[in-house]
Amino acid sequence: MEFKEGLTFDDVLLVPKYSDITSRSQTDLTTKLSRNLSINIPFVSANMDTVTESSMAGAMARAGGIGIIHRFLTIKEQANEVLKVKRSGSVMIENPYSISADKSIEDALDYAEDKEISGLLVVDSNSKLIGIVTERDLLFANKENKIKDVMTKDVITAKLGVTLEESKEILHKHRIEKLPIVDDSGIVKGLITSKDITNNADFPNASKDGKGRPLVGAAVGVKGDFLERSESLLEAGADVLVVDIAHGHSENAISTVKNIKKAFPNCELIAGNIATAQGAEDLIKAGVDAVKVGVGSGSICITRVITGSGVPQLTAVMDCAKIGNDHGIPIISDGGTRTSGDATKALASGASTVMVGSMLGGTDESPGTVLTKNGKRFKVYRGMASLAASIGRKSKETGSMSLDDDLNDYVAEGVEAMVPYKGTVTDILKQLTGGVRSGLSYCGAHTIPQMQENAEFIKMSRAGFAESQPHDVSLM
Ligand code: RVP
Repeated sequence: MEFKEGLTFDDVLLVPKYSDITSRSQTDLTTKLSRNLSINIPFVSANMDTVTESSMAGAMARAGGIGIIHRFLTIKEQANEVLKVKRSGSVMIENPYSISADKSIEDALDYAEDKEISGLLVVDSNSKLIGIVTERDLLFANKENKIKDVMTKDVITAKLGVTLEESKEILHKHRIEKLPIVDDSGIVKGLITSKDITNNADFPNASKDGKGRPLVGAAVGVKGDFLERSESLLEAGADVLVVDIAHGHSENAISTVKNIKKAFPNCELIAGNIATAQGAEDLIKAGVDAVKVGVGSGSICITRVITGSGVPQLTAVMDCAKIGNDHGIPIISDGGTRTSGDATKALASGASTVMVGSMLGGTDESPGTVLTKNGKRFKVYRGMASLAASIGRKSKETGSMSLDDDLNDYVAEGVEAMVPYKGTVTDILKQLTGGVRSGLSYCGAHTIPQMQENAEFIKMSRAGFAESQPHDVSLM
């Protein structure tokens, strides 16, 4: 039997090349996420229940990347998370949420909380605008009162076709935050909010769809409801679906890909995870638009410990990227990225994007609360194949929190962990993208494809690795 050598990020360095770059701004991080979808920075937030729901996905898209909403939610909840992203950040929200004047204030509060919005348009049975209620109208009001008792009736509106500049002027002149857009009969056609206008100005690099809405993806499994789930997610506006299975080089994954592509031929579809050239080839033949690579590489993953299987991440990406290149299908390096240096190595070895979990867990935008332990702040970050995540998923499926006996039979391939609280995703991504831009420069490249062409890896010894870390100093 022959042994193949498997290398990962800490085994290699990129050899510095001549560079004509004088400023990081001369580098371009635009890259392909999948066959027909490009993003502006090469980062994707992992479809994990402690990483990506709408808040993370919105922040990722604003920064130029994309987030994949995890699938341990009911179909309705997951589609709602997609909708929330789609409704944030576009200049005009189409089909804004509305309520009828006869509903109670309690109904409005529940609705606004469910949709995570701060106000509702009030319409009659023909969708004609008759008022608006905002947080201020609802706060401290008697919950049994009707909407018509508290709504503002004289609503400032604009006509369809109003420009961004005109909207800003109207919002400013009337000191309002929401501007409903109506047609000649007063029927609601959209909503422009000051928050969305500000977001647009603050995030010029945002990844957007053809309608100017943030890009977002969502994960589906390989069993049970995956076709129904795919349909709801696509209807909600998901730009890309991810078939998510630990062992993606399997009949289960391949038939799921074929079934989704058959039912929704225009759906942009990623599948994974795999770790070999043959795995990539088989998924590509099944019809995927990108392949997600990484078996056992994740920080919370114990697949290699429990099953003995996996491929060190750099070798896995290199092997799969050769096949991806032959077919024009992008590769996503998933798992094991701890630094911008790791991300640069993953991209240089052939990945078009990098999916990250632990680096984004522990931020304001990741689901979960901040915990304090020994005076330090943390957030939970756990594997999707951990016992805790599995209990969470089961409770969604059965609608109860009871722990079935068969959980004792569950063989976890992930661990529950904590990561330090890190502040906002925007700050993390600034460091990550800044590091990758410098990495491009060290490779004498202006773009990611150029870096892939120029890249020369050198294998290092343990001494070389030690020399690469801060050494012989006391860190402050
Ligand atoms: P990391 O960025 O190193 O934290 O890795 C994140 C990746 O780990 C995910 O995108 C996924 O591929 C993998 N993962 C998630 N859960 C588990 C598990 O329970 N084994 N693994």
